[in-house]
Amino acid sequence: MSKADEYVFKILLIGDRDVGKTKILDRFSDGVFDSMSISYIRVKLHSRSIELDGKIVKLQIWVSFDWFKPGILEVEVHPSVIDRYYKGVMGIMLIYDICNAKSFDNIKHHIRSIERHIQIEGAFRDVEIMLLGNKCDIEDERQVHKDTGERFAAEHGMKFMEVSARASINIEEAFFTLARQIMNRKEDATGSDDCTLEDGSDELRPKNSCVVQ
Ligand SMILES: Nc1nc2c(ncn2[C@@H]2O[C@H](COP(=O)(O)OP(=O)(O)OP(=O)(O)O)[C@@H](O)[C@H]2O)c(=O)[nH]1
Ligand SMILES: [Mg+2]
Repeated sequence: MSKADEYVFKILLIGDRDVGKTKILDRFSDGVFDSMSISYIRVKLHSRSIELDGKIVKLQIWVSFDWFKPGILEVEVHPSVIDRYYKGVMGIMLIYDICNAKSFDNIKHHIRSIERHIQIEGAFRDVEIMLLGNKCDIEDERQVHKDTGERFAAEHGMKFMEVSARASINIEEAFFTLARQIMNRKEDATGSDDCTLEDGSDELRPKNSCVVQ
């Protein structure tokens, strides 16, 4: 399969500090869970290609530091970094920790931040968003019921899953579900395999070459 036959879907992982964004990314991209946590890196990016209905889809996954927290990091991050982070986004994993109720409460703030940062008119509706409750391997410390997450997701028209990066539960399923949603939306929108370029221009690339960077 040539490069032109490959789709690229840009996906962001967003959530409070310590919810497990980096571990989810590591688990999905490398199949590893390393209990050492390094959170000083501002933006981490990994790609993994998957096959969806016989098509090769490269998931380009970006994870950031929690720069949205008022008064903490927002001021330190240059706006161009945030713009670059959001540019061409097609899917977002909103992540909370099932053992940390605050991280679930903050999901609504993250949604507002996303709405604010996705500038293109109407683009928010064009981004597929999925809600993930991570760390479901530690049931004893659970603070957020599964039903609560499910209900919130349904109210916001999002898919929902509980996952564990540590125990490798539902990580593959979550990314495949989001990728499928993006693919369905893209095909519904164009009625073909064309897609809009990352720079927002109306020009369409040839069939199957949905390149976002
Ligand atoms: N039990 C359990 N612990 C997890 C899981 N995922 C992550 N952790 C732990 O949670 C802590 C935070 O994980 P990270 O992946 O660094 O969290 P993050 O969201 O990237 O945090 P920041 O980069 O600071 O925003 C680490 O101590 C991980 O080992 C999980 O599925 N289960
Ligand atoms: Mg991290």
